[in-house]
Amino acid sequence: MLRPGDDRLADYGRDESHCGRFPPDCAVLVESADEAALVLRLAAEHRVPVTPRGAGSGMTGGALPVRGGVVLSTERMGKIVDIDEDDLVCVTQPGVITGELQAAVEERGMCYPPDPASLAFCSIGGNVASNAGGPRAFKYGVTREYVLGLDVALMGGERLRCGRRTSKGVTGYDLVAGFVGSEGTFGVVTEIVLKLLPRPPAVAALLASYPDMTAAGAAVSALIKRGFRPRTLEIADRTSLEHVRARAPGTLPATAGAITLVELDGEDDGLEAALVRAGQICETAGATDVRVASTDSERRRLWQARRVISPSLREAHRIKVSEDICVPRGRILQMLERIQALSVRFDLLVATFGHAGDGNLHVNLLSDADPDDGRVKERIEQALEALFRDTLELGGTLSGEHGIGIAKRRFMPLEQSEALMEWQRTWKRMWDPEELLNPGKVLPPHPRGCHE
Ligand code: 2HG
Ligand code: ZN
Repeated sequence: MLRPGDDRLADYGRDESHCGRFPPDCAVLVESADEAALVLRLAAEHRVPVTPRGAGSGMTGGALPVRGGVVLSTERMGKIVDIDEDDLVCVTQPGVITGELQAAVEERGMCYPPDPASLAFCSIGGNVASNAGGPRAFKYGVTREYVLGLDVALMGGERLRCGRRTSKGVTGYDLVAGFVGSEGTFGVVTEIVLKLLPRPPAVAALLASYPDMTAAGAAVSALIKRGFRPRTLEIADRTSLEHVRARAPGTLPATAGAITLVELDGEDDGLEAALVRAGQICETAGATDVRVASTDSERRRLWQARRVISPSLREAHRIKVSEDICVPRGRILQMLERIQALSVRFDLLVATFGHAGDGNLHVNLLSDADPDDGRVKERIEQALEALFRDTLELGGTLSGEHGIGIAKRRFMPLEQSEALMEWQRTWKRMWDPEELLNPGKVLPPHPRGCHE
């Protein structure tokens, strides 16, 4: 336990978001489900806020203890309990690093597909709390699709096991689906049963360069229309690529106006031919260069470069406000145009990249101004609201994968009706009547102020 006055507490008051620093009064690094339940029992008894935390890689402030109190960290619950080839199931504690879990199951000939870009340092418990996505969501879906069962410690100290170990199951209401993505506001996940898939025998990728995002976006739409089902269909614009150059020189063509990174998997037979066809579709849409990465090391280098886009933007700019809007697939081109127009209208440097196949775009508003400068803050706030309004107008949603946390909760009423949010508040009160578990997250206060 880190007690008041411990310097290390500062680390438990920040994450990967732009939301600021909120050092807790103390942090408890639990080592078992019983310890987690004990913390939640004592917190309820003494009416102290508790903020669950995985690896602190969240991008919306979901793990920040905004009301002080206790941070309950699951980082020490780092054991993979079981990997079962017969059942195609893995049972794990929440503190396991996602990339390590993937490597462990791949070694045994299986695959856990969800691959958030932060997989080298995010934890599976945090992925469950935020229903994390990633590039492979295009073919394989997001975390929720893989969570079969959960052990959860509830506010007050009760422990609950829900879900199953079988690949199908419709017994009772689906509480597992509710806990996944609840951003640590319903309970603390202490054990997870995950569905696995057989590892695909062959994987190959291609990187196509374009003069601009319009051509890259057109390639994404054309690939989808032609029935391609790559496991990833990523896009990145010129600003994103320029930032990668310093961190991973020579990997992504820094002079391109935009790229798409397309990765296919499946049987050996036919994969190469499919890759050639995908490359041709990209060329027809305007690609000026298509490179194939057929060896594992070539592919790894490409992905390393893709995954450093976000950290390189953060390192290079004093302000990086990252969004993860999602629009219907057919609206990607229109959304890209609107982002371009916003950048001009608000005079902000914008880097856009992400999971274009899913319509899920990371729009990063960047500035080197003083982060405390009120006028800059105001401009960013206005640009954000305009971005969300455009997204919603095109039939999209505020968050495709990072969640709401504290970063976006003030914008929730743009998308959801007061009645819908009130039902969600009712649901939250069922698990946490005193609003002590991860308070101040996801839902904005009731307009009449009766629940805050
Ligand atoms: C990614 O896909 C992450 O790289 C981070 O979701 C996105 O920094 C970002 O905007
Ligand atoms: Zn992402």
